[in-house]
Amino acid sequence: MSKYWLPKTLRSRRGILFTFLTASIATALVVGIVSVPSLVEAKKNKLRTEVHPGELDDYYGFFSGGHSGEVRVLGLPSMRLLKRIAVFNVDTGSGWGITNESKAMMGGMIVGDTHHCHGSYKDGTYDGKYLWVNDKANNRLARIRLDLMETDSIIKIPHVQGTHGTFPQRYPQTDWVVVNSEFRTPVDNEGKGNFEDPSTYGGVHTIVDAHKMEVIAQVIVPCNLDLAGTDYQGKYSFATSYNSEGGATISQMLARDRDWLVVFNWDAIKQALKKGSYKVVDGVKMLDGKPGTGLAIYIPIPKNPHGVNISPDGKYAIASGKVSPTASVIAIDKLADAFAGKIKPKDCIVAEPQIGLGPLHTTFDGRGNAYTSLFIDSQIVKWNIQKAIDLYQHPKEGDTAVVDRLDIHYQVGHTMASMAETKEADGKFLVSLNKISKDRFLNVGPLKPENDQLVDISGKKMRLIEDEPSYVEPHDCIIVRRDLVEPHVLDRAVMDEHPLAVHKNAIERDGNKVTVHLTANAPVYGMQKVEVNEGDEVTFIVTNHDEIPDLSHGFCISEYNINFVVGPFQTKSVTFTADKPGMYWIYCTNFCHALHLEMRLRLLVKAKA
Ligand code: CUK
Ligand code: CUA
Ligand code: CA
Repeated sequence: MSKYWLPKTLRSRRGILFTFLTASIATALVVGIVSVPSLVEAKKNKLRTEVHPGELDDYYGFFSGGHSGEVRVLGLPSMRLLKRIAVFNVDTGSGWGITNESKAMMGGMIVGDTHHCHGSYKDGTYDGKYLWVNDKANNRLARIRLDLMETDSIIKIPHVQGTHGTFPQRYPQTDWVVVNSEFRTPVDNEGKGNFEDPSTYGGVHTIVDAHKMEVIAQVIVPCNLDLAGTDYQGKYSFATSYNSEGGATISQMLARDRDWLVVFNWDAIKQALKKGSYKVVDGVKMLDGKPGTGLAIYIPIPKNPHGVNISPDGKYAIASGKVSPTASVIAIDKLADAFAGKIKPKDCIVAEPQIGLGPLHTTFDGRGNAYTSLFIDSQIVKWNIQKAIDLYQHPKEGDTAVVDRLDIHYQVGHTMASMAETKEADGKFLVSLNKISKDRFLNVGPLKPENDQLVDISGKKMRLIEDEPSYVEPHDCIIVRRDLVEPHVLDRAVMDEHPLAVHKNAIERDGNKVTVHLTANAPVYGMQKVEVNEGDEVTFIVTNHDEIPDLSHGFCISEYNINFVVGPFQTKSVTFTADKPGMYWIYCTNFCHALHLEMRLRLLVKAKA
């Protein structure tokens, strides 16, 4: 991918700016404009949170978009919305779901429910190449190219419903992505036989090849699988299960006092695949992961656990039960003994501190503290992991691992700190993704914004900085240092390598199939007029020949319900039936030039005799 990158000389502008800033602060200090105490104070609990006009943010935030089906890119700390990446939804701004290329990926579906987006890793931190996101509605997994911030692949996860927790391998690099099915379903779901009986249903842990975007295998377990995580050694993946009961109603799912954290052993899975210990269902290798098979162990976790997150030092997995006021700390270095049968799965639990009501998700500051979202208490609770472990071994009356509590507004689902899902967790900012936020913003009707609150966690006490309204419904996010993501400027190679790229304007006819090869180069399309017959199946292939990095052209056919955008050097296509005779203006929808309004051509559809 390196050949698409900007030359170093252009990229170093940020470096030059930084040097300039450092130098000016030094000068300011000498002449007394910036006082030393203010700099010291800044070191305490007052992070830079304002981003002034012309300045750039320090972090990219990638937020899932819930049932909007998209992914959003925000800048932090400003929390400004920078981009909406269409994934499982139709977006007329970009033409996602309208072009042939995107429609082929979407497989005829226009509904999606994105919950968890996570980046690709190298050696425990982000490599800035890809982002994966789940679709809980239609059971798909999408990959987004971070260099273009566009969806690049969508695959169907077979045999499952409620595709939920999704996590890439963190070490040594992302070769696998695991995806959990939150709902238990019949594996052969054809409406035949005993499909009414829930005891025959299974949960599925799907392993996807991160490079080829193909399902490698599926591990079937008796329980449901909710959130997902992976370790920092490339050995295990984790899944919470709140329905260990195998129930089909809410009361059945709440029957037991403890459910499970299921840990999958990747070496054991690889060996089972090698030995052929699987059955093939619809071309997919399906392994049996029930207790006793050695592929997974089941650690008992208090009632109906939801989140599982791995501490940035790689030592602990932390899971919490929605209906228990506790978080369970699992020592990852004990898992090998549990798999070997030397200790019981429950002996991997090294702490279970009481932290508050409705604990869901946990994030980290890289300084040994955990921050757990409390849905019922509407709080973020900060607690010290080592202290919790010490108190579990030697309880002390009245002592607690809790360090601080912050009221948020109001019900919090996920919470995520800057770089917290990497070994480079930097403990600066935390986002609390709140729901049901009632009165925090002007009333805009029943579907009100959610409230993503920004919190400064650089000091001992948490400090609420900002409310940020968001459209339905970010569940989760990751916060990535900006130097780890460098979107590319497309260059001519993109055009040269595209099999459909248009170099010469032409109209080809094959029976009633018409292919129009069209260039766009501000402020003109390569042809001023295209003539077809009523009933023709028409394909327009459009290549943008402009070289300026932000010079995108639109392609809208009046009355034909078609609009998409094509970026510099990109090629996109669309196919439709010319079923409306007459003259229709095709025009550029994306402002590109002083003569943008003149950038149009005529589509002449000749009526059948
Ligand atoms: S789930 Cu939404 S608050 Cu899908 Cu990650 Cu926990
Ligand atoms: Cu091209 Cu506007
Ligand atoms: Ca349960």
